Amino acid sequence: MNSLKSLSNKDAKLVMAHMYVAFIALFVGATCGLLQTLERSGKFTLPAGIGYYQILTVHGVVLGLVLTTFFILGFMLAAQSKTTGGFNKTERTISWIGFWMMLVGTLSAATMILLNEATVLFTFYAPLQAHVLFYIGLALVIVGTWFDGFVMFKRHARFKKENPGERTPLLSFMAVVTMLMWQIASIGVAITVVFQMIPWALGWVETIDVLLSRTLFWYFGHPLVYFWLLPAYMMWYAIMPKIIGGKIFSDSLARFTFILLLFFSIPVGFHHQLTEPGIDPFWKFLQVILTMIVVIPSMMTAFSMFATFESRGRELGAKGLFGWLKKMPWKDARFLAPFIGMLFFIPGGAGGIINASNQMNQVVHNTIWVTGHFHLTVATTVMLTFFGITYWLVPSITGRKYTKTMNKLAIAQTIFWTVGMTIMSTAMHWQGLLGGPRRSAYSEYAGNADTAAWGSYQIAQAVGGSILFIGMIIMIIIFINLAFFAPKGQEEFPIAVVSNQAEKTPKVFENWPLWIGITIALVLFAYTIPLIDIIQSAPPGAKGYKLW
Ligand code: HAS
Repeated sequence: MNSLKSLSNKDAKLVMAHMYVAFIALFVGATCGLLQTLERSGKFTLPAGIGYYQILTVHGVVLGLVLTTFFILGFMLAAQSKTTGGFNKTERTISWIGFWMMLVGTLSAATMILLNEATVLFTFYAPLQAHVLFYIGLALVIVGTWFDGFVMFKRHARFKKENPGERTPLLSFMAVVTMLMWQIASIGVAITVVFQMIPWALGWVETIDVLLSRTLFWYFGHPLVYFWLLPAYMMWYAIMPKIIGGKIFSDSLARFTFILLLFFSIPVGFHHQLTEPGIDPFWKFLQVILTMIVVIPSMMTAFSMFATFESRGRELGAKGLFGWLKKMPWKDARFLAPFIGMLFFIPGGAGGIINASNQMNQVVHNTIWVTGHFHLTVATTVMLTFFGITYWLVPSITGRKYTKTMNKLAIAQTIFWTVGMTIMSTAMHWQGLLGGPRRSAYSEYAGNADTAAWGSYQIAQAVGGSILFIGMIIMIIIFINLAFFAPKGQEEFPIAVVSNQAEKTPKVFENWPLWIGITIALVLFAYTIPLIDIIQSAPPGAKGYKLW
């Protein structure tokens, strides 16, 4: 152990390897994002025959799948190493194998996209057909993540064995729930990629069952968004209180929230397929109800955050309903960035509830409203929280200092991100309500009058996208500084303790067979009959198309 670092050298190296990939992905993906908004404004054409849909695929895959996955795994490994006492040699080796599989898979998929052999967007919907190496790359990434998940389960179990009767660390518990949800959900996408897409791309079978593959994708696709959100919740529940000088409001409430998210994140994929034919409306209705239930743990999180802020504010002498706002450390970017992320989750979450409401979904589905929704949720709530994590995590494990200059830069980065995203995402929501499509390059639809109203919104998106690009460059500068150039020193890995007013955490939270059993029962309940139906009543399969 290096005395300046908060993790052992070997664990720190493992975590940083994940972080390097994540921040390279941020640079590549966000640069494509800028190009997209410029092209969609109608005032700029991509040079050298580069296709809009090609860079849209790079943007979605690299940010939505690569940046998030590497950052999340790196962060959760760090949190677990810190709170459980570090990994042993076997655990580290398994994690490194997973890391290399994910990296090789990423490079394989990225190469195919750059060669214009896989312009199928991040949802890679059939019947658009990519090169087989794209699908093999994705399969490697998924299997690689399972290795890391296994390491987290193993380390958690080892902690329990080494510390009988002791409450397991909250962050380790949360990492286990997140990975359990991920392993159960990613089986769906693994099945469609390995058993449907790879044989089809190799020409072993001529056609693919499109509805089945989309259903398997969305069985995974919705929990995917919670795979992004849960690590942000880990920060909000267990780290944010320490940053503001307070305590965790309730350990039990935090664990219960995560268990509810495990139950209800998966059996809800049909809310992405509400307009899709071939699925019995009863099962769509049922999954919409389950979607409304998955909102509850997020409302519990909002309650818990208010309680945390207010308790700390009152300790510092705050009065009135919102007096606590004045007592928060606004000049500390480790607080400011995630806090703004929370604030954006209020409209982001409300937008999600609109999307999930069957009738309103008919209005917004496949419009750029949905793009606005996920730029509020994943690109703001989650990303600003991840940036906030970076400010302390990277220096604390590289043995460097988070200097005042970097903090000032981080505040500027938060402001750029907030302003850019407000402009871009508001314009996306409005244009969506006017019928502006998503997943579409600039088009005037042969001069159709409806499109005239879209112009100013598309320009606004380009303005927002340009401001965000500056924010991304600032973030990369901060990351490079914290990883390589900041002065040597010791930086805190902030982990909060539980308030002494909180109730004792019941032992039942560690009853994993019970939680896994309920999760699987809910999945079987929501999916068995519709899946049988989809397979039995399958229309003729589709051959592959390359429309780019
Ligand atoms: Fe979503 C589409 C429904 C949450 C991401 N979503 C997407 C897509 C993405 C995405 C990427 O039902 C597009 C996929 C594609 O390419 O097609 N979404 C929901 C619902 C929620 C939700 C019900 N989504 C998220 C999160 C995401 C995300 C989180 C990423 C991280 N979404 C949908 C639906 C679609 C969809 C449909 C399909 C649309 C279509 O037709 O294609 C819920 O989980 C939201 C619950 C959240 C809340 C907010 C709680 C607020 C909190 C903050 C508290 C603030 C504090 C600060 C404490 C109810 C916790 C206060 C301070 C003060 C000063 C006030």
